[in-house]
Amino acid sequence: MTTFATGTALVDKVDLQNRLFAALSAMFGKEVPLYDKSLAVNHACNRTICTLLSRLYPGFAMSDADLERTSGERHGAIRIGRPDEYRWIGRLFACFAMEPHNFYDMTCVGSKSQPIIATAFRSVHRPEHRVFTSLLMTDYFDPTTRARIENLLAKRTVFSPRAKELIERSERQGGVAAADADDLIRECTERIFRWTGAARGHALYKELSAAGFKIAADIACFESHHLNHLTPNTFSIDLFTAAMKHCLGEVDAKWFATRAETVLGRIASEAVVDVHRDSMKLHFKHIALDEIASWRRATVPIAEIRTLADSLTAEFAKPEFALSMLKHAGYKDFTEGPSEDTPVLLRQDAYKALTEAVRFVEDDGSVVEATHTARFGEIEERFYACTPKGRALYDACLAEADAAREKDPGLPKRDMAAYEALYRAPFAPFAKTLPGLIAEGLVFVRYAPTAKGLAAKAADTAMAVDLMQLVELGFVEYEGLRYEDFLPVSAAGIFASNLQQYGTKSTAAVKPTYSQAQLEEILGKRIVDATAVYAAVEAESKLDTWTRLGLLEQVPASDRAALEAVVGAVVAAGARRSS
Ligand code: OOG
Ligand code: NI
Repeated sequence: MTTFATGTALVDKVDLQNRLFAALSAMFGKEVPLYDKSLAVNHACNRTICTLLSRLYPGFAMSDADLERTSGERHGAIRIGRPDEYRWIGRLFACFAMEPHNFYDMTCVGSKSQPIIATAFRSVHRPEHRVFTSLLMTDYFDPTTRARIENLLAKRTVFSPRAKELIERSERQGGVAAADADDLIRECTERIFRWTGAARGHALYKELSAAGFKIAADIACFESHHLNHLTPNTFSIDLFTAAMKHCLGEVDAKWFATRAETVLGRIASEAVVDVHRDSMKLHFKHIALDEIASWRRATVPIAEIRTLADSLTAEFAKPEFALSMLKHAGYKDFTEGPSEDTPVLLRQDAYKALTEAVRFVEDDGSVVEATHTARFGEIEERFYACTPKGRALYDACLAEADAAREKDPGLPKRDMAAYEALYRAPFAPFAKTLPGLIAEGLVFVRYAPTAKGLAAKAADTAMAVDLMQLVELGFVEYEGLRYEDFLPVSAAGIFASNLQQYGTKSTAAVKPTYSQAQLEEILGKRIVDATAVYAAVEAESKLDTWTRLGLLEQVPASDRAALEAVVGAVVAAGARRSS
């Protein structure tokens, strides 16, 4: 806690953010029982991965509290109707140290286009949570439809006077007072992000849905910015996905046990050992890098892998994992993102959107009982943030892999091994290990001198500036930066699949074009360029490492100037370190 001049104790914004997401998860768990159950499935899978890692790397251990916290990192998605609401949302998230990152224009993603522009709110550095926040662009529609949507939206009040008062006070004080924290979180869980099932404008709802604008119906006809999904973090999306398909009754225990053995076997295989040492740094932020580096690796025999797979299978035979008893619409057939062996960006999957009861109450008091299908259950595994070069390679590989899958969409269900091989092939040009990805300039990295390096400097040991050489000598340690953002193509696919509807063309006389500046104007603040921040973190870590090892003078002046410019660009844009 910090203390405000008048003596008011202010809550740390990141602590408040963690409290908010825990509260949102509890809220969503009550609203959607299948989500709550999926958290238990994720916990069991993550625990199994940790058991395997502790066998592979004696010394690695994960307490229940750390497991809970690490599995509890989440992203959410909300969809906003009015610019003034959007501005309030931006001000609300700022109370939790979450700033807008990147501009997503979903109106121009080809056949999957939606009448949406968006940004993602998150902390600038080492964020744990993020929220994809869409704004419905009503000028995408013909004037009559536009007016009807706007009229309906004009009638709602999402932010109560109390919520506004709390936000304004936080802005004045530079943070939320301890006494106000519970109230602000309550405004979020009991009003702003809550699902009520109460709707309005049934005629418009039906017309928008029939015309392919389910997204507009999902926004305009409801009374809050209800969470569309809340996505937890898995240590192995392949294990989790297989487990969910099994618990939902799509595959039997034998299929699951075999698949679990394959997935766990990949982690344990000699060939990928360094991949997992490096990926522990991605997942487990609470463990120091030198500690991870110090563990020796043991061999885990196949019989032990089989035992792990079997005991997880036995766990899922317990009645509390009989998810098939809950109402559901099945699981997606394939995972979005890179192939299973390419550790970049994100891999995401989901159970499909549930059909939920809604009640339309019209202005004349008449009531229509109906259903709405929009909220679904996503999961994600996070990997390294790509440089622009890495991103371009990813986009090219993805296009090829998608095309290969589309030739035989039934393959993932029919023959998982054949499908994985098919999807892996287009990603062959991508390096599969962190050192390989770094050598080719495909991902962002953070470097730091080690105690051994600093001791060598103190002893005047001669060193060259080559960072990977310094790593080899044990003088420098490094970690790949985790990707903390969204992927427009995956997001478009997510909109399309959970709405069971592909994008729709604008019905305005001329299709409008949208810009980041326009969304910044609505928000009243600048949107952070996430790539520039990743680049600045890497550049700053290089300069800092060389400085602390006394090597900066040896770095060519032009290289130094280039790195300083990368750091300077972010500082100039105002995205300073928040921690
Ligand atoms: C947002 C879709 C984006 C993701 O993971 O890419 C998203 C939405 O459905 O509102 O959450
Ligand atoms: Ni999502």
